Amino acid sequence: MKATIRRSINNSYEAMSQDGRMFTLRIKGKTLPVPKWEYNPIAVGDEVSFIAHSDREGLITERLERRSTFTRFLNKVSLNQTIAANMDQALIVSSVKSPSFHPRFIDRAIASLHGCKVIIAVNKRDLGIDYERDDIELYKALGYQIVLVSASEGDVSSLIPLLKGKVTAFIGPSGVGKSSLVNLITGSNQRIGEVSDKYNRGKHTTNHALWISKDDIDIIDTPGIREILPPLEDLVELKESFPELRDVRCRYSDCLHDGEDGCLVPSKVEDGSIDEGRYSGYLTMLYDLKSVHSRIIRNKW
Ligand SMILES: Nc1nc2c(ncn2[C@@H]2O[C@H](COP(=O)(O)OP(=O)(O)OP(=O)(O)O)[C@@H](O)[C@H]2O)c(=O)[nH]1
Ligand SMILES: [Mg+2]
Ligand SMILES: [Zn+2]
Repeated sequence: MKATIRRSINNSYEAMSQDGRMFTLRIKGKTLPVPKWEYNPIAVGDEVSFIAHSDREGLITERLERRSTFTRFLNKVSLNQTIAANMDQALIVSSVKSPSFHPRFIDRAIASLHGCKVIIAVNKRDLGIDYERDDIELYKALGYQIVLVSASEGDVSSLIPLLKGKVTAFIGPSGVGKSSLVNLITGSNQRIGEVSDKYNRGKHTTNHALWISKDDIDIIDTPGIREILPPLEDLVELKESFPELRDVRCRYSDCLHDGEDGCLVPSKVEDGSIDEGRYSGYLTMLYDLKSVHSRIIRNKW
């Protein structure tokens, strides 16, 4: 039988079978035939084959091929952690003021997503949007869909139509209001945390990913993350996640836009046609990747 993972707790997985029944599954023989550089063999959203023991329990025999992933490289352990799989789209959630808007997080999240559409949500618009407006316009101009919402004011009308009929992973730093939005949209009752006064950051309230459905809306809520680096083995792939850097025809097609001869990017940054903040965020990510890329073994998404 086949099932989709909805939650993972220690080494057991809650999953819904194709015919709509919930099972608690474990991994047969403790290990699955998955690459050894993976931190977790199974993520929420994964589809698996399993053998049922009873009408509630079973053993996973295989993880099926993934259509999409949100995966980051964990530097400390040199392993790739997949946080959500097989979503149709990712909603990268940001907030304003508390915590403050963080476009460089958005760029890193985009680079860590594969095989799915990206939507950006700016939550807490009730706190007022001012200097963030330029970045919001920038992402729009780059072709991203971006919606402004407020969970606390129940203002999600621009978001709901985008979620219908889709599986959407909510991704973002701690405290931006992912679970607040999920509760509002689905009527679920997940724990909500406060934002610390001292650091203006969330307190990592959600501690594991969880699939929640209401009617034709399916959401994977994920824990807030701070560090995020895409597991790219080949550095030249990084610019694929930057539409304004991807298509620049420099002298060399494998130009990393990092001081090479004949690179056209610096002059475009100079004349303002490429955003300086995005470019310097790209370079920071490139250097972070350079320092670890010999330890990265990229998953096939
Ligand atoms: N002002 C304002 N506060 C909000 C809004 N949405 C959420 N909050 C508050 O932001 C805090 C964090 O909300 P959560 O929903 O727990 O955030 P989260 O993104 O799920 O955080 P983690 O689970 O830690 O990743 C709570 O105090 C919420 O009440 C909003 O639209 N406006
Ligand atoms: Mg949460
Ligand atoms: Zn270049």
